[in-house]
Amino acid sequence: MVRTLASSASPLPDFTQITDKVQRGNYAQLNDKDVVHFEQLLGKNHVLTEDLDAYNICFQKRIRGNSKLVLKPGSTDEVAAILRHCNERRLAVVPQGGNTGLVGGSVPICDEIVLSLQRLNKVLSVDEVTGIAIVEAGCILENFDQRARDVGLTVPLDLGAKASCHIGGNVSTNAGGVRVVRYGNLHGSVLGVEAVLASGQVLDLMSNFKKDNTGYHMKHLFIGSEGTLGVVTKLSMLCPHASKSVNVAFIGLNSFDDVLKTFVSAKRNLGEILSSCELIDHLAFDNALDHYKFLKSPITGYPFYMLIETSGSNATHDEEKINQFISDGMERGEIIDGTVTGDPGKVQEIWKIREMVPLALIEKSFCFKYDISLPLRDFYGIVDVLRERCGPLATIVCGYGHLGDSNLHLNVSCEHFNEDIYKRVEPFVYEYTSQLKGSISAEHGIGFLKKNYLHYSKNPIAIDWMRDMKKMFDPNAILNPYKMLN
Ligand code: FAD
Ligand code: 2HG
Ligand code: ZN
Repeated sequence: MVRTLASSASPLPDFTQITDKVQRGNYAQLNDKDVVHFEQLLGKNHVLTEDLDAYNICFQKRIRGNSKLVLKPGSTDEVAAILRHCNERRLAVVPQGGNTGLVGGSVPICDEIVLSLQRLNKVLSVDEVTGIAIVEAGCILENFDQRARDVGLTVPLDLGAKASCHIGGNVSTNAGGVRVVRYGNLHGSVLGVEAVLASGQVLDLMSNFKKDNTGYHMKHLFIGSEGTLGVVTKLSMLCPHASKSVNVAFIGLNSFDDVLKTFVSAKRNLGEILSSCELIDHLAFDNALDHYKFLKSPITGYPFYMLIETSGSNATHDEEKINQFISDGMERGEIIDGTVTGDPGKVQEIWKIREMVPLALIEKSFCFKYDISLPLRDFYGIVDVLRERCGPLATIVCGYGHLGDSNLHLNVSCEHFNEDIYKRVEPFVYEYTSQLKGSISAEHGIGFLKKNYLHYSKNPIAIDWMRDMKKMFDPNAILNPYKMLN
């Protein structure tokens, strides 16, 4: 499989159908009558046929589809009517949220119609007594969080793409982010979903309760199924209270062994107030600081950096705890240097460093990205192994990520897509991960880029059942074809 990124002469990547020799599925060709039908349904303003690059090209500019039509429904009924028509006509559809996905799941591969959820963007209610919010799928995560904060709550999910990604996209990818160590993943926080099936049927699985053991827990099928089983249009989410006191420690360490000891100490000594535990190695860190001159780091020059956040309700108690944790770690020689701050501006400055790490890698050059779960003791070994395997062919081989959840982001950078490196890293990374019984996709999903590797994390019987489920939900396979399942 050969993929190319835009060369410097042309800012756009090549069409993926061509570079990857994708055989178009047996779908109907879109015609003028379809377009008129959709215009009557949605109004002309919400049917786009021109300037579609932003919908056809993925965030990393790695995958490019050739859709001729983008539809922007404004209600669940409109989503249902669109899918009913597409199903009858056998027109393929890709549901799209904020298009920040990193596995090529959100863009067409051939000429699928893009169904954008952008207009379904309302927060319908936030109940400060129950903590339950009801929100439409196309609401931008940051806007949703702001609404929750207005009544003292917060969305239990935070990630670097929050200013663009949609809550429906988050649910459809089962996005993780930087607070899973505290709040768990979306399978716990999402209480209910409304999803439109390929047939146009609306499946109402909304619930306002944590406890609901009435048969199969079908909502979970839509959490992480990446638009292959239905289109999520609405959901209810349990939002915790926003913490009154937030502190961040940014520390430098000499070895990964010290990183692990510090993590254990954080769990033991910060306990209930620990809300994030992130790792950045020096190559990822240096690259971000080099690329974005506006970033300010209180410390530099260490092999590893950890960002440890606490969130609680008693500033004095929390500060005391985190300061004690740092000084104990320093006394033991595990933490070499660091800073602790509760000043909201400084907290943000430190978080900015972590958030810009992946963007610096994406913007600077071509980047092979791996998002894997590994046992903690083996968490960083693969970065060294891969660095050795790639040698001077790669410009940066670095690791960072959500240490608190055993989720490593392993990135291999090179100037342009490089077939030699590609062969050295894939399927090696997946074989290595599978041997350690890890997951080949911890939080980004499978999409298009990882569909050939699903078997490293799922056995053949499980994959067969996934296929059967897909057939049951979407017998004509119109929803997000060429993704997840081969
Ligand atoms: P899209 O990219 O538009 O779509 C993603 C998938 O979901 C596609 O398969 C699409 O078809 C499907 N989909 C979207 N909306 C719907 C819907 N309403 N119904 C059905 N299917 C739908 N991910 C993490 O998990 N953790 C992180 O920390 C993280 N950090 C990131 C940081 C940056 C800078 C970037 C660029 C990405 C990051 N991501 C992270 C990846 C990405 O942001 C998440 O996967 C996010 O959840 C995608 O949301 P989206 O709205 O952009 O979805
Ligand atoms: C993060 O944690 C994201 O920053 C992106 O999941 C990771 O791009 C990556 O490798
Ligand atoms: Zn991540």
